[in-house]
Amino acid sequence: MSQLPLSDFGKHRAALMAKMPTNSVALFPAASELTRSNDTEYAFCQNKNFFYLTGFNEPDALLVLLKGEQGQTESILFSLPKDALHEIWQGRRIGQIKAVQDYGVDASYPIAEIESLIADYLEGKSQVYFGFSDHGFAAQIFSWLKHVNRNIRQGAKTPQHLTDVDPMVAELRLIKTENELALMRQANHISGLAHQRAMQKCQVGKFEYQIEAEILHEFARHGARHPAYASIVAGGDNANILHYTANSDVLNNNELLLIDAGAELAGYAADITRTFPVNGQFTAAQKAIYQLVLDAKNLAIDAIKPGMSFAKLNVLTNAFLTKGLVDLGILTGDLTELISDKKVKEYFIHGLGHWLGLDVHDVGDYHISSDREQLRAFEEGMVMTIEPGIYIPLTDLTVEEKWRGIGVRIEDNIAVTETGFENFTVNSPQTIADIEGLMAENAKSIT
Ligand SMILES: [Mn+2]
Repeated sequence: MSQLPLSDFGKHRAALMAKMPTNSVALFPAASELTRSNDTEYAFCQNKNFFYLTGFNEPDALLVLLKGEQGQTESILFSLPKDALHEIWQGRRIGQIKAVQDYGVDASYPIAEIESLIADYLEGKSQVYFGFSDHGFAAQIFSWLKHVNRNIRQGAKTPQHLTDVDPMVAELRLIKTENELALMRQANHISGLAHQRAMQKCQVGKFEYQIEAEILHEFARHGARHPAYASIVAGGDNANILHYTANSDVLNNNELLLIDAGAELAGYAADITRTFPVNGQFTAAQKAIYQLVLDAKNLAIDAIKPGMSFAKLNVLTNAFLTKGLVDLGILTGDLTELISDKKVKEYFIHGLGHWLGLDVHDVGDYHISSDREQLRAFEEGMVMTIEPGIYIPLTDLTVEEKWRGIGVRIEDNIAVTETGFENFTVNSPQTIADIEGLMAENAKSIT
């Protein structure tokens, strides 16, 4: 599957409208083109809530969902009109006829007509839903409500309840359908091929950006033209900068290379990290840290099933990593105390994982408690990353020299199934033997 059937987006709309109370309206703006500089734009990225409810990938559009007094529903898409001259310069537009035919909305109008129709949609409704996180759109809603207010002496009734729609859509997005899971499995497959290619093309003396190019090449040639986020290609101590995206340094002998890169396929993200030796052979110190992180990752993943939570997985992984670091002499002291003091967080400095979907850090409540534990119980259809890491910067003089400059993260993407889990990240080598085996030919090849 390379994209969701358009009928699926209609199902998403129906699910949302089923949650809306009678006599309400919900409004979802599309994204606009963003200027990169002067007259060039960034690659267009659709607003993900709008995309989830439409599958419509053009800028400057608006989705209106109406639920009437009797519970009858209507979906209306406002979008850019067909325009021969514009389309010659900027590309094809879907237009209003195809919006109804192909995208399954009940009606479609040119975007400019929203100004004359919006008052009819708002007037007399008891509740208006829109995303509070988009301040520009919130201002637009208030301006439209003012239009309705103007007619109040003619008997117009202004909506009294404004509700943030983001959490409602987030809850729907959090549970993936079979088709969404299939698409995410495919995004992972493509990303896994890219990580394989990175390992195969890696050589001492190459630059980080050259490996990044190999990854983007592999994504694009399988139909995923864009990464889901800026790829991190971090050699040696750069791995200890969590969001290192400069990707500008040379790759040195006896150093590790950490790559955090995932493709976006038809809107859906993969988010995979692999760490491997630049020259194809782990040193003894690298091996020790790598195996510890790998075992921690597998321990966490094997425990995933409905009812499990990030909070419980954290207890497992933190204890395991703490013991591992004590065994290696990196942490010293009483194991029980080290665990209760969460000393491992000096080296495992980020969270264990996050929801994954249309966004790489996907929406969905984590039920975070006052002590910042993520208590939400996993359910079938949720997709998450599991990504333990150990980071020992060159500047850490509290540990033996052999550990310094080692940064390891390993990240897989996991779906919760009815009885357990499915690991989508199956084709990116991860055992020491598999990585060294795949890379054994690299030094000999000249590219
Ligand atoms: Mn991640």
